Amino acid sequence: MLFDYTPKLKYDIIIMDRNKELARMFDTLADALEFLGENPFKIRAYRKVARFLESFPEDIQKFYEEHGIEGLKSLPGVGEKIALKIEEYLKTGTFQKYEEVKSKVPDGILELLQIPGIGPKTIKKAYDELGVRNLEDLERVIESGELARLRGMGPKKVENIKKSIELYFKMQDRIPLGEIYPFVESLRKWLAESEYVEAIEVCGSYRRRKETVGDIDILCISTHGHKVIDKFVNHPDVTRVLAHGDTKGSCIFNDRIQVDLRVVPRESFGAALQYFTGSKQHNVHLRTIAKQMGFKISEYGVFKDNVKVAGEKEEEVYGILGLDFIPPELREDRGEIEAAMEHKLPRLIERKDIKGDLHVHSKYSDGTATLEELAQKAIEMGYEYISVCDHSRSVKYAGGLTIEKLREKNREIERINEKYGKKILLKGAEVDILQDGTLDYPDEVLKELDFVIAAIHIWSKYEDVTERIIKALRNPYVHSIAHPTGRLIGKREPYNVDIEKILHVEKEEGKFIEINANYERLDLNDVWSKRAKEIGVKLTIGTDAHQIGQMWMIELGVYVARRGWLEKDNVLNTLNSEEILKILKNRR
Ligand code: DGT
Ligand code: CA
Ligand code: CA
Repeated sequence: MLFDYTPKLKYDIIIMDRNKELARMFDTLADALEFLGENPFKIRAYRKVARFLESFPEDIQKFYEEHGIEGLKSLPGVGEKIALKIEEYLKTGTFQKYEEVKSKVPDGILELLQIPGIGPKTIKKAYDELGVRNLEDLERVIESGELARLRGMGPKKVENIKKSIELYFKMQDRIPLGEIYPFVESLRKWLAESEYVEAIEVCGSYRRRKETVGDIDILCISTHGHKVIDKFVNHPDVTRVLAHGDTKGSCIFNDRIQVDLRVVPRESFGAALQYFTGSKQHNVHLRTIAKQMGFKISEYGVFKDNVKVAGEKEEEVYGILGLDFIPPELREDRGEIEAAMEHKLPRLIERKDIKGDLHVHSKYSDGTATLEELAQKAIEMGYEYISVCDHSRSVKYAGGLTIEKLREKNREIERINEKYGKKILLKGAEVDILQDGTLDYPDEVLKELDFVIAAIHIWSKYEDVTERIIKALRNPYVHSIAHPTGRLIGKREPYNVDIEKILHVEKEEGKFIEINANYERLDLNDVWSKRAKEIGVKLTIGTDAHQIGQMWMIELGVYVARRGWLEKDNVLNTLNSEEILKILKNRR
């Protein structure tokens, strides 16, 4: 799923949701048909249109209004019949074929079909041979060993199914931060427009920039609580109101996420902000320390002998205990309280420290932007450079470049750089690490590039890719490793890889490692980023953007870095153009 983030556009999350909902319906339809054992061509066609809708950057409704049914038919993978289904959905909210097929499959099976990592064939087998009709049944036949005894199953396959179920439970109510971020920012601005709101802050896991959020907690100062809560519960995206009081409102937005809004008086805003930002473990630890010092902290303020000594400003809550202010991203009880006492907190990297994006795709491979557009975007974002890393030749499904094509692209980059009078575009490549650990381009080609980021895109389930990556790191022309664990948040577990070992080789070879800032990846994550810093390995942050509208996600990469205690110096692309080019050259 991809989307454009334009702060001026207020309700981009709905746009995204409509495309997404329709994609989900086509997927469900395909799953159900596969379960029913129907025509594989149709199934493939439905899946194809689902994939297309997920990445379609325009609102399908608007597109239809402008271009009609003929426009729909001109979209890739959309023929007459599918176009009619889309039209029906846009007019009625559903389509007959979907309802019809869905009604033939038990609800419990439909839920099973939605779990990433468990395929319709497995479910059908379990249904036919063991009478499995829902998740509970499936868990039962896993436990009893019956599933593993079915032909073609085996313990390894069942182990994977078990893992998929665990991941499904873990993720069920959590949303990736980057998916909800544009919506929350627009909601915050919309609330702040109220004349009754004096100050507003989103707290909870969102403020800590955790990679997934459960619900959204908003706090504001107002002397007219009910007016603010009235506005809140009447937001056009509210699909259910759970609470509607004078100081607290709670709503479900878009059937997807719960948002709680609390109104507090100015004098306790800081204490409430501290309390509702969490994390819970951080707060518990902080309260224990406060108690030892004779203070009592609550969401209303800090008290000594029942006298309020702080509460309006969040800094005071920490300050009165002799602690430095702890940035929200660090509040996970991972040593930040001790560091704040000893005045040894890191000076966290900031968004403005980033001088360029090191991982962006262009039209040359599977991206949508031309090189000229990327250069323009670099200027617009205040970047000194963008490293254009298209896929390498063996990744055919992603439009990997042949050597000739890569050289042609390099020549275009040179022309553009000449025009701009500086190296605004770096000659990059996201080069595949092949099965045997060699790279997808020969050294004499890699040598011509400014920045080489090596990546694993193809692996088998039980393979350990550690040695493959280590071998790539030993290649003198490789600078960094892209999305080092391969996980997709809530969708796919990491491949088998020993990151600790890789980080030590990185250190030895003087190489870098990526924080991939794509909202589904955030890979390395915060914990591994912190470990990289401890070992002494610098990181590169790149968005892996395939469209210009995704380049804002660099922010998400910076949040991972901040949660990983990183300072400016720990991240390579805080260096200016001249410095970074020198280092990239010298590391060979
Ligand atoms: P989430 O929503 O699951 O992503 O995570 P949070 O951290 O936003 O948690 P949430 O929404 O349950 O609560 C918001 C904040 O309120 C939390 O970060 C800290 C505070 N809080 C909630 N429950 C407790 C509690 O039992 N004790 C303490 N000390 N603080 C709590
Ligand atoms: Ca929350
Ligand atoms: Ca909450």
